[in-house]
Amino acid sequence: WRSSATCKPWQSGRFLPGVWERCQALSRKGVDRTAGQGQQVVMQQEQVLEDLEIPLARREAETLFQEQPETGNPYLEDALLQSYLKTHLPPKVLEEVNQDLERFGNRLLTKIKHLGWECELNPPVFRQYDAWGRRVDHIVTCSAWRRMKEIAAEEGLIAEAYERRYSNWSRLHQAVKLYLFSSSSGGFSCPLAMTDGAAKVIESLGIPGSLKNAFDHLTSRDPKKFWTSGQWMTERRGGSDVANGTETVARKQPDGTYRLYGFKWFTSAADSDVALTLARVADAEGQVKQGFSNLSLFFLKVRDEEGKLNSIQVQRLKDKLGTRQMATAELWLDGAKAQLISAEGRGVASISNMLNITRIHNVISAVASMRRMISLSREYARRRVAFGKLLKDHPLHMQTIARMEVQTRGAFLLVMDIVRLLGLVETNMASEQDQLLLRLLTPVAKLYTGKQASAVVVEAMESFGGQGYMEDTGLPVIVRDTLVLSIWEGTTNILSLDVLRSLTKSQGQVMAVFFSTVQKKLELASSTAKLEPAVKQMRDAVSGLAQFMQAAGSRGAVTMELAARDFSYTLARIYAGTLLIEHAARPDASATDISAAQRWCSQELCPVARALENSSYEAEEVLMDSALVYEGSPACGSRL
Ligand code: UCC
Repeated sequence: WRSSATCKPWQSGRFLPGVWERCQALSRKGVDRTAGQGQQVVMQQEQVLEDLEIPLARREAETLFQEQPETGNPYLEDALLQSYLKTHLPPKVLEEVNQDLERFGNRLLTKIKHLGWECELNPPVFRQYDAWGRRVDHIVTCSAWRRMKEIAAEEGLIAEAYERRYSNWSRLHQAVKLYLFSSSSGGFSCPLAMTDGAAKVIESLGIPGSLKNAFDHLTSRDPKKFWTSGQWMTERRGGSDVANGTETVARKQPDGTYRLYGFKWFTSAADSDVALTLARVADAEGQVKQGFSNLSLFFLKVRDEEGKLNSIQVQRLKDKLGTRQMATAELWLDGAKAQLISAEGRGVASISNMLNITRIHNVISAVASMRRMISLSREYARRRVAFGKLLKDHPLHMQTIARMEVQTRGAFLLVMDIVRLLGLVETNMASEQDQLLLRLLTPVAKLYTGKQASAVVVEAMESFGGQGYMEDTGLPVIVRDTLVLSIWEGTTNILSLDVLRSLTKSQGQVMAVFFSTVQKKLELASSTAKLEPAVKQMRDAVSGLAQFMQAAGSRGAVTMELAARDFSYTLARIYAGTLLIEHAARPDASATDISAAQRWCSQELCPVARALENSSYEAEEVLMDSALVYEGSPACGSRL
């Protein structure tokens, strides 16, 4: 608060008579003021001093302004990213990728970041009618948002993954670009996630002739040709329970296409060119079976050649906490023309190809948010003086940022490993084990990094003190946009159940691969003396997990459901920790690599073992959970 410093009744050790009293009087008038009032008071106080001809050093007042943290090229400032690429990419690929990323990092810094901020300042607007009362349902986006679409094409942010010029490493190259892009993208990462997912679904169908044109558009590098896709899964009764809650009906037309009728409750990036969506096919009598998982997957264009909506009405835009740069809408499908692209009744299984990709994008964005906040926080700590020294010289402050850094490093290696596996699968170089591991790790990483990111960005915001809470610093935007990451694309619990689904579907094989992969990596690292304590902690955790698996196997389904979250957290902590150990066991590993691995392994690695020991997963706990939650609620008949 400036006034306390400006209003110094003593100057150069001399007490100035009369000034103290006048300053006090001004302060009493408004200590808790708005910024405008505060400024007025400060000006009045300065006037007092000038009146008294006191040579207040302007410089002294100015040092009270906070210096804005400036970050540079995000690629060049990301030491872990660079060392990861150096370790894993073949030399020729590394050389080209490195050049591309350095160039892209500069473009992000000098151009794209500013466009991202413009997107935040100019969110989409819904115009339902034109000036003459004609219904137009126009979602008006800003020029920066449209420019983002062009940039995404120019940079090959989708194309890179499908052209495969670096074979199995193309997916990793794309993921790294998306990671760097995410925090500057002004929310454009979202349509890109769904576009990637749609391309993936089409590719997994073998790019049938009827979808070839769409695939070419979705994976184009030509800004004039590039399309984005939506993913319309959520309905009013739907939410997570897609299978039971989808009401949209598909009626077959004589030409073999379908017309869709229904209400899509939450359609992100509603300005996209095309969408994948689910509906129930009506039989010859026009009847549909509700409440069963007999959904089918459809592809549709949002507008026709003339730009008219495809029998779709926009009900309204959603008023969201964050991701406000991006238009999320409620849509009525009133006979939208669509193409059936899955086998009838296999809609959920087919769209899960898309979901797994958008979930990986979610992980990328989570890690990117953490990285961005830490970059800003560490820069700020180099500039901000408090209690007589820079924040970076306060050990407790540094400890706080270092803890966030360790979390971010684990999450980063986790996402890199997932896209490495995805690259292998997409180029037919993956073993069956790789495929199983990818299936297991995708929901694990999505749920874990969503939670980590929320915690880290809030903690990082705090590291700016009150400034972190100020809108125009841009920090609250990052926080808001990060909070959605644990919600969309499946909440933490839904994803935990998906982890269990992967166990059931593979008859436990995913866990066999998980254990053998972790053990192999630990074995290789065990000769590094400095990593001994970390390896030991990890081995203990692995054996705790194995014991849990054995115990849970002999109990009812309720045990596994109650344990699902802790179990998923355990998998995430063990796997990310193992990757940190592996990274720290490289011959050219740094002291910080070793420390990150040690610190990660000092946290509770196997929460599921302790909870089992505490009988937290017994059936009677279900009743106690309800009793705890509803005590005092009208639901259990007691008065408040
Ligand atoms: O759309 C949204 C917002 C868009 C914004 C996107 C931006 C992303 C940005 C990221 C970065 C900025 S949010 C909507 C998100 N909605 C969801 O995520 C839905 C959440 N609910 C689920 O995931 C549920 O668990 C369901 C829908 C999958 C449950 O459906 P079912 O029908 O009850 O599931 P079943 O019967 O267990 O599975 C049906 C089939 C099975 O295969 P088969 O029939 O062969 O046994 C499953 O194994 O689907 C298969 N399956 C999967 N396969 C289900 N999930 C998966 C999976 N993840 N991977 C592979």
